[in-house]
Amino acid sequence: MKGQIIKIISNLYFVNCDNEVYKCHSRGNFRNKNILPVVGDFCIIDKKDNYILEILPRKNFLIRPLVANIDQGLIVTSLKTPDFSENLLDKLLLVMEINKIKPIICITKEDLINDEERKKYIEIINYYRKIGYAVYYNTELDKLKKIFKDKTTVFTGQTGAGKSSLFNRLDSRLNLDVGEISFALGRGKHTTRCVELIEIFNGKLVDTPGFSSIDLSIFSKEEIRDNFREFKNYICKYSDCMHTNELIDECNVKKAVKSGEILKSRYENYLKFLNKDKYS
Ligand SMILES: Nc1nc2c(ncn2[C@@H]2O[C@H](COP(=O)(O)OP(=O)(O)O)[C@@H](O)[C@H]2O)c(=O)[nH]1
Ligand SMILES: [Mg+2]
Ligand SMILES: [Zn+2]
Repeated sequence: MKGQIIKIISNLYFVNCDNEVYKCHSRGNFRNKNILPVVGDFCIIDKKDNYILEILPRKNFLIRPLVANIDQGLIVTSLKTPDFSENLLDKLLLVMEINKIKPIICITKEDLINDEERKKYIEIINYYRKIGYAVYYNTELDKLKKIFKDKTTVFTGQTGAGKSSLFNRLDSRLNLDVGEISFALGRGKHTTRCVELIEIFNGKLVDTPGFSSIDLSIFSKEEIRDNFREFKNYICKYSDCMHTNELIDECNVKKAVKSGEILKSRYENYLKFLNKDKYS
């Protein structure tokens, strides 16, 4: 019988099969094969003996939190306090694309900006929509409730962006600990929590924020290029064009940046990320 691991407590695996939870043990042969089951893994269980028989191939895998088979990532991003950051947004979009996680953007604190700022942000938001990303405002609760169905979702966003407030308003029964991953300094103490998949509007939510630190240096330049999705709409003279030092006449991406068809900040962030810009 097929199921998904939703929680692990020491060597006990909580496997959800058709909305029933089985507490299973795993057979030793996983360890021999170097497979360590993690939350999010789809598996075949023997529900008579409560054993995991097999871990099915993973679609993707995150280290922090340690979780597999994420379908989508909700990026909670505020326009004010903290200020909107195109850099962080583009970085999160890139990392999710590389990991085959569908990004969904949720804008918060639209009520805190003035008309001039609103004009600017509407243009930026429309650009992200144009290139194919779903963008919602945190006021659109009914629309947001629909995104979770049949999916495993991870969420992310800066401290203060409005993640806790959003989940509380989506479902006040969601007793979600959306505190940031924190490391208490001194005496080597640090807080580690067990990750868990929780029910949310007929889907699953990873209960811990993902992507707390992003290191782009593990990705190749080609991977970074190929995961700026709008670049794929342009064919350059050379098929291996990096859209960097090539002549503008030979690079349709650079032309599109110049004409304003590609958002300038997207291209600038692309150049930064290529240079293994880890922290900005
Ligand atoms: N004005 C305004 N404040 C918000 C909004 N969303 C969240 N906040 C406030 O922003 C602060 C941080 O929100 P919180 O949900 O704790 O952020 P988190 O750190 O991402 O979990 C709180 O004081 C919230 O009340 C919003 O859409 N508009
Ligand atoms: Mg919070
Ligand atoms: Zn090019």
